[in-house]
Amino acid sequence: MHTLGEGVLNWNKDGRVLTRDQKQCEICEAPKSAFPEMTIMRDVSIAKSEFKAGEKAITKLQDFQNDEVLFDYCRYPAVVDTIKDLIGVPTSNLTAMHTMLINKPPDTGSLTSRHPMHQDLHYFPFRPADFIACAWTAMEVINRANGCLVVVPGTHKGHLLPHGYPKWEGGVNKAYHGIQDYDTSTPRTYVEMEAGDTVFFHPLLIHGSGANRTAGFRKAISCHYANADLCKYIDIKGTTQEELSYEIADITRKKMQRAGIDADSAKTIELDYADIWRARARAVTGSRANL
Ligand SMILES: O=C(O)CCC(=O)C(=O)O
Repeated sequence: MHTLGEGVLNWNKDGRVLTRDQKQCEICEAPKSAFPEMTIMRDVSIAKSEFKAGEKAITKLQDFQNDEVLFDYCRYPAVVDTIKDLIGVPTSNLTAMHTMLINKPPDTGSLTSRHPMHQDLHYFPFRPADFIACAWTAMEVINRANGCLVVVPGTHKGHLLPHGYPKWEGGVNKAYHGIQDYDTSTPRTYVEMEAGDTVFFHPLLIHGSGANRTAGFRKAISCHYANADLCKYIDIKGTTQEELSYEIADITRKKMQRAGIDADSAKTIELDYADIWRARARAVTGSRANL
């Protein structure tokens, strides 16, 4: 675990310092069209309630790579140096492949704020897994009460397991896949963190997070990095990832509509899964090399 300095939680834009709260309001209240390439995800049970929009309903902002303020997190030197230690060398080309600001609003009682146990590699069409790593930073105190990360140590040495939607009575958020037939009695470690603490983990590590049983939000920011000199896109057709790739393609078509492409044309566009990831990747150090 690494603790970042205070500065990373302030958003420095055009020479002025935006407080974290101002930045959050800007995103939550802006019309979708202001951020066409970001995916703004809403909690499935809250979206049906009185809080249809805004911070109370949003669970995730994905793909913030083109937002210079948020992307500063991915470039933060203490994070980048640690990632280079884990998956590269000082001269490696590092690419940010997946960026997320995760907001866990108070649970409605349906337990939809949980994140099922999964392996991040399930989502990625690039390999080798040993040259991909996630940095996940707590933006406030994160504990068992507000839904901290839970991990199963040692599982990064295993294989990618088949995933699907868990059969949860209260519903499951879009694209929150979990390991199929997961044995919930498997011992887990609760990762309680202070604001600014950062965990780094392997894409095969089995992890998830609990429900937010408090009245406050639980925010974290994360970036998945790949060593762009050593990682390459793979064809996921015929693998356990193929079905998910169609679901992600549908989410991408919705984004295209937000960017101005009409629904009928978006439906007919063939999307290659690797291309979807090429579009969200951004170099952090050096060039994109293979990615
Ligand atoms: O922040 C969390 O609760 C877990 C997020 C996560 O594991 C993911 O989005 O893959």
